[in-house]
Amino acid sequence: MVCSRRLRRLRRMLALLAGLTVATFALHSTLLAAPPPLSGCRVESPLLVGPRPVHLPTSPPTLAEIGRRSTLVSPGGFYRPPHCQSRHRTAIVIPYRARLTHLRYLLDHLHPFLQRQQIYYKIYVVEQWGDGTFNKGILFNAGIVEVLRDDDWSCIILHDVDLLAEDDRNTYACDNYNPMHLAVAIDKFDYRLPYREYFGGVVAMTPEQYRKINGFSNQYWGWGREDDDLWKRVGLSGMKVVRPSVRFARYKMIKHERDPGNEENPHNFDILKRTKLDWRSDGLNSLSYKLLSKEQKALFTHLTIDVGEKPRT
Ligand code: UD2
Ligand code: MN
Repeated sequence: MVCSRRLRRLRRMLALLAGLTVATFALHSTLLAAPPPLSGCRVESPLLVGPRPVHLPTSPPTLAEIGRRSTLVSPGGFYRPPHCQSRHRTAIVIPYRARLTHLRYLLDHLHPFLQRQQIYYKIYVVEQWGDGTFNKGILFNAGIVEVLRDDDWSCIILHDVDLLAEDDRNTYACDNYNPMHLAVAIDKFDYRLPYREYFGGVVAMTPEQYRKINGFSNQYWGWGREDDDLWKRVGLSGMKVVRPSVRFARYKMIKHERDPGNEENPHNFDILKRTKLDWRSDGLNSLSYKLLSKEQKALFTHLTIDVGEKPRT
């Protein structure tokens, strides 16, 4: 009798052990299972604050101070909304040389601005190496070739370092069909377009649109006209420039003088006359540059580019 009682107790213990093992396994696999996919972010972010005129402090915060405030930004200046699947994957590309003060103002302003828009984004600073004549077109072409190797961006924002958006309803995303001019109303021009074909400051293009216009011309050394050439390329490739409402697309430009190495180049007017003839062979498909370095800084990805020398004319 004692033996069958022991047998029954043993059976009960084995059944309990088997039950516990199954329960532990089930719990374990639930905990390890991938988190449920995030739902899509709302079309209009609930975090927007609308018009907010920019008043700059006499000197900008240091990069370290900005870093301390930007705890949600991952190395390389990357951010994705933590609670919803972003509708936009945007690369911000800034042509750059010797404008650190402006860059600090811009980063301090742009990271919170983009986070309120619930955008999946990364900020790239594309610096021209050396002190040769500045060439914004080659910088953008080279920078965008490198940026597109990084991630499948749905939108590229070509962004001057000294422009600060004054309304977060100006969404840093692209139009599916046409390049978009975002810097419509700048304080420097009394918040209206200086001329109809004006296409400077901040522009949004999909990678497909950028390839379709063969990028920027590589021929514009020094200041001026490369943005007018870009406007013409959009039309010549069968698209048109679209713009958000002038009510939202407002910017403050940080006042500055012409930079050494970026003096106005009168020859650029002659190049602009030839856009129709040259655009198909002058741009991404004739680009030559050297990527000297790519560094993941806390608040941005820093690309250093050798654009080569300005040809003797
Ligand atoms: C206008 C355009 C600008 C460009 C330029 C002609 C606006 C708002 N912007 O700006 O897009 O077409 O005319 O080339 O109309 N940069 C440096 N270091 C330099 C030189 C330039 O970082 O030494 C970068 C920087 O991002 C700057 C941008 O290039 O914002 C354009 O240069 P700019 O600010 O001197 O030109 P600006 O204000 O006349
Ligand atoms: Mn400027």
